[in-house]
Amino acid sequence: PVHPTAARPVPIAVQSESVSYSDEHIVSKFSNRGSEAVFANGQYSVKPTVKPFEFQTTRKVSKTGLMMVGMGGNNGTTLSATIIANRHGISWRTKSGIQQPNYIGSVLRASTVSIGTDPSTGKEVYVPISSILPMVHPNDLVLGGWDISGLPMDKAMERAQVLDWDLQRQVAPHMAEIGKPLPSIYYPDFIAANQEARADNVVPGTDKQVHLEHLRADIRTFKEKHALDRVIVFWTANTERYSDIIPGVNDTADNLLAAIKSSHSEVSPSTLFAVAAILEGEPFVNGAPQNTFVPGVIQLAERHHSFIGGDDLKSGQTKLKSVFAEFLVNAGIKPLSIASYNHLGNNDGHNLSAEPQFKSKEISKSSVVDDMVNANRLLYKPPAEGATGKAAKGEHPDHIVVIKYVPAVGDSKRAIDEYYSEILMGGRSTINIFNECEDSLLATPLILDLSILAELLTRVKYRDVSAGQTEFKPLYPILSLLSYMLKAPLVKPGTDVVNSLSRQRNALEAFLKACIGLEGSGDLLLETRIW
Ligand code: NAI
Ligand code: DG6
Repeated sequence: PVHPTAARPVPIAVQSESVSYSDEHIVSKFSNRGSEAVFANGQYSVKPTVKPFEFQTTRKVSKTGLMMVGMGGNNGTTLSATIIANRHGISWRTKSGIQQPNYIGSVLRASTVSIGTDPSTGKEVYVPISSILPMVHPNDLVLGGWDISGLPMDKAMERAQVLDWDLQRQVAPHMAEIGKPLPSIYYPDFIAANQEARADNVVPGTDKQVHLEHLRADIRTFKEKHALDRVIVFWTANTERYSDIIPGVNDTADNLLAAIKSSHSEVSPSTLFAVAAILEGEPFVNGAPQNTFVPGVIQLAERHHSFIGGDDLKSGQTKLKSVFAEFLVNAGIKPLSIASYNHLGNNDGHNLSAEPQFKSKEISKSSVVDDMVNANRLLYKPPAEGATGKAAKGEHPDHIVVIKYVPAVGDSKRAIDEYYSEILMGGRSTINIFNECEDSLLATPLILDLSILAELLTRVKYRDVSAGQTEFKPLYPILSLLSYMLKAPLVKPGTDVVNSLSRQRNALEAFLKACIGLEGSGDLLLETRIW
């Protein structure tokens, strides 16, 4: 078999009445099965439900550009060099031997799903997830973007100190061809003061309306120059402080647009980028934790049917937490406290050493166990009726997050987690986890997955058959299907956030399969349990 990360995916043809193929589209019928559970008269009354839907996926993959905000940083340069190395088949010498380029860590390029059993062997057949529907190959992404630091990409890669020198040496000429990032928007108040020395490549002036038009023109020019169908705008720039949510300023789409016109001080650079992308009809993904998506941005995205996703890449410690905390709670074990420490020495760590920027990261890293705790009121007492403030959450494990800047360790982040839990008959269990690796090598594949999925989801439309809809329409603008890669997933207002990694993956897999008329992961395996 060909290694899935190297192969162009093998197409899948589903033979079923519930799916039809034309040159342009794949159209599938899908029964959304659930149940309604109502508590009345001392019991739950549960009624199974089935709602028919249809999905229509455009088969032609868009020629896609990825415009990274902060492209000269560790993530941006590592991603660019990784794509270049894969595209040109550049291998390099390490102290352990020759290393081939790959996309390990990308769910789409390096993980598989079962599409059924082979009747001749009874064994499950696994394919790369990227085989399910036509998707952009990362090698084909056209790269561009902005940075407040004007260092050309080859030099910026060197500054990042992430990749082996023999690789850097070989990709440097290609990186130099990408050149210098576009000048960006710099409002010093939003990132740490220690970043000021980097800011030598900024769009002049303080007029935010002019800045917005500038960014929109950058997106349009990039799209035209490379004859692209789609541009994903991706925030992988420094973590900003939270913006204050101020009624009349950023609480509605109109107020936000007016606040940009009047250059209001609470409009952050990331919000400005999001607004630019939305107005250009291009997806915007926030890979950092700040509240870029103030209510006005969400309303604007709804108004323009433009896609957004965020927040904050779930790359290491938090990803493990979204597995481990769920494992404990679902095993009927009660975490009493989770203490998470990390230290790192890259520029991200430097920026996060300032309190307001740390706060943004603390919030996104802390919310990840909420849904698991809420789902088990056997272990955790529910909130008292009418409880407000902290008490409104009900009983919860103590959860602390500490981040320290230790320059010596560079991009190689160390994360230490202690899970202290109650077990049977008042016993206690302490589990410690130590995790060390290059942060940007975990983040890069997530940026690729998010961008590729965002492009795909612009091509999927749906029709609610029971509601009598005859036209296919685009998905809701907040792409919560991206949650797997995100620490604090943004979801449709009024709906629940799912943090559990396995549930997030199941949702993604089920959705992709629904688009080709297949059922989601069938772990029931009934045939293995009956005579
Ligand atoms: P970095 O500090 O190396 O790169 C950020 C880049 O953004 C810098 O080159 C900086 O000059 C630039 N920048 C700052 N403000 C800008 C603006 N307004 N416009 C354009 N460029 C601007 O950081 P790194 O390691 O690449 O991380 C990027 C972001 O991703 C950070 O916010 C980080 O918290 C977040 N993140 C990183 C993860 C990782 O594992 N590396 C995981 C989760 C999130
Ligand atoms: C230190 O916490 C720096 C951060 O940018 C993280 O490395 C990054 O957010 C990844 O977080 P996690 O919790 O998924 O490892």
